[in-house]
Amino acid sequence: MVHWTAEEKQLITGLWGKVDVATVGAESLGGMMCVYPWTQRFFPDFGNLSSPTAICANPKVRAHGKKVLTAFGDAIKSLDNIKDTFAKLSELHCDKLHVDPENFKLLGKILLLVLAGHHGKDFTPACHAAYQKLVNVVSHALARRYH
Ligand code: HNI
Repeated sequence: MVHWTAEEKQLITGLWGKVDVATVGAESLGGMMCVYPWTQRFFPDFGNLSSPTAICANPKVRAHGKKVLTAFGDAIKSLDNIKDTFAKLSELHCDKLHVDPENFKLLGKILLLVLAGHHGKDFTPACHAAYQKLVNVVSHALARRYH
């Protein structure tokens, strides 16, 4: 099981209190689709994804990005229980959507960049490391059905 130090927990929850979930969620999901365009194929019903401008303005991307980041917030609410929190979502992504787990890592990378962009000085190296650990744990929990 993953162990979180008191400092890691503090760094994660402290920054999370300042995160604008809708904005960071939209930019992270949209960013993933721009930087790794092959990830767009999982979203055939999302309409216009033809350019970065279209992706950023797309209301479905924005709404779905918020949903994804809200799920990250759920993970943060119970850091010691991430596996259980993501059990159902793992079934959905693995069994139904067939998302290659490599993509969870790609989204995690973009999320870290977006957080760094919005939170500058607050996103210290220690905070970055704690969030890197969090995205690894979330990716692993989401991919659990494949293991
Ligand atoms: Ni993901 C649906 C959370 C990564 C493709 N995803 C969801 C939902 C949540 C969610 C929450 C909504 C479930 C529901 O409606 O019951 N997704 C997460 C989280 C990550 C993640 C926390 C973190 C790494 N998802 C990804 C990635 C892809 C992805 C990397 C593809 C590249 N997700 C999907 C698709 C759906 C989805 C596709 C269904 C979308 C739809 O049509 O509603």
